[in-house]
Amino acid sequence: MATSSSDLARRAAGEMLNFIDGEFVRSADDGCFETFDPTCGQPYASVHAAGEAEVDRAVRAARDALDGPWGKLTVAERSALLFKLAARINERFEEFLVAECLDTGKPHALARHIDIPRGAANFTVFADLVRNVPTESYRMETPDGAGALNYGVRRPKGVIAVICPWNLPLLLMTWKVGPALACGNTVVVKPSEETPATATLLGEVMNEVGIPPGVYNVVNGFGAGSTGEFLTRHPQVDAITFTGETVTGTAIMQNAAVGIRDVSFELGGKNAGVVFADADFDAAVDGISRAAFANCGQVCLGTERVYVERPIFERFVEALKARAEGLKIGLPAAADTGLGPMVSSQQRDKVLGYYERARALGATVVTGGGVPDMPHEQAGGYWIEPTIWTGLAEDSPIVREEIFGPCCHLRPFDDEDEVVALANATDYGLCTTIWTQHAARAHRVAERIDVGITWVNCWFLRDLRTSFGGARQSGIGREGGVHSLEFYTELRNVCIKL
Ligand code: NAD
Ligand code: 6OD
Repeated sequence: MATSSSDLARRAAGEMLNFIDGEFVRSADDGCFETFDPTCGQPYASVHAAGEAEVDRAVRAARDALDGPWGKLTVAERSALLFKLAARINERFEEFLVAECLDTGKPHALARHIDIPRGAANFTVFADLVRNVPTESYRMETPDGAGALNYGVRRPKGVIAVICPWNLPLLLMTWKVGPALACGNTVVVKPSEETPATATLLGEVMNEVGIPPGVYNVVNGFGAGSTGEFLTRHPQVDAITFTGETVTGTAIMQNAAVGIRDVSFELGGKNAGVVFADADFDAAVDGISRAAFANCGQVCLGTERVYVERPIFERFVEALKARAEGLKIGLPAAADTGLGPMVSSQQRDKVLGYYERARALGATVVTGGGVPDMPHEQAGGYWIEPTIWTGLAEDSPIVREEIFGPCCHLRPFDDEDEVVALANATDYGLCTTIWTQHAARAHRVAERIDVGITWVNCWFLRDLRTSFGGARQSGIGREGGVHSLEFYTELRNVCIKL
């Protein structure tokens, strides 16, 4: 059942609806689930789940929009609408910020600096790019001497299912929706059940700027046996782009196999940071500290394994410890908050489980390892201490498995060969950070570590024109710049006999 009242008013009343064909839609059977404020553990909104019928309606709306007004726009018209959309996100910046931080518990300062600006930039960058894509063309010779001309034509792939995680909800969703729409596709988004707020708010903004109904749809709910599975199994979905756990990617890929649908996967990681003794010491401590603890460690690009060249190992451990202990744990809106809570009680309990295992395995707990004391009103929140370990074997689960919490293990190394072998001893291959002032060494080591993304003397510095994605079990395919255009379009060749 559709409703036309303001989404703002509904959100104030604690309800979040699906967004289908340009309308906010209640669950047909009023099947709702609660979403929680991670700072106190209390439910703050009731989310209307999309069952099979709503998912089907959303996919059909997306298909109709492809054949309707959206499909008839020129590239320039589409691009202009996406610029308007980005401008409107910026006008409503504070609303997006508050919604994102309420859902995730992340510090306002972080969302202000990264999540919300990227929510807008993900549209402008690709709206700009699609206006400037070169077309490949080959003149060929033929026996009659007249020749033939081949040229490529890019067409939208169709209806794209976008399945998102909870750690950077707006950033990661728009990272896929931006290029998908810029290329002329339509989308059905399934936000994480933990963080539906900014995807819902974006529906309102789509209507405000005149994106035609059906181009952007949001269906809320869970994964296996629920909304996510209904969506990825739907035969009218042409391609699936997914960010989340490797094990979820495996399940989605099985559904995608039916009908031979294309997939783009950004999955888990167990990323290594490599610090050489010649690094700018303070910059390395700062970078590793951010890579380990930012967003309460809930960043796929984070560093949970840190290898430090032996001459500076002890000093580095002490400096990182001081950084961890200096992080102010607190509420999102406080200006001095460096670390918010984790997103959910399940995630917090999972990470605390690793904290216990580390202790049982004989780790040296350099700092943290538990739950901080918080004021009474926040006692039910999902708080956790930033934690540093040393002394564990490389084959321990703490060093092998993705924890996705504010923690890291440090180990000394003696030479390049050793550290390359250590960094590569994982099934994952998302990213690495290398800290050195020796340019040739940076090149050498970067070429030998088997990952999709290498940062040297920086972390999470993003140029959206560059390729982004993981090697091995960290993903399939690359997005970013022209690589996104590859995934979100079908390239056809036209051969004209002259
Ligand atoms: P998750 O895989 O549990 O869930 C992600 C999304 O998939 C959610 O919307 C969920 O409802 C849905 N889902 C779950 N099972 C499904 C199924 N069978 N069919 C369809 N949809 C299903 O991941 P998460 O816990 O939300 O996010 C954390 C994980 O995401 C970590 O492993 C992290 O490394 C990874 N991640 C990777 C990147 C990257 O760029 N490589 C970025 C962010 C997060
Ligand atoms: O910056 C990006 O485009 C991106 N996909 C970041 C992923 C972060 C993982 O948590």
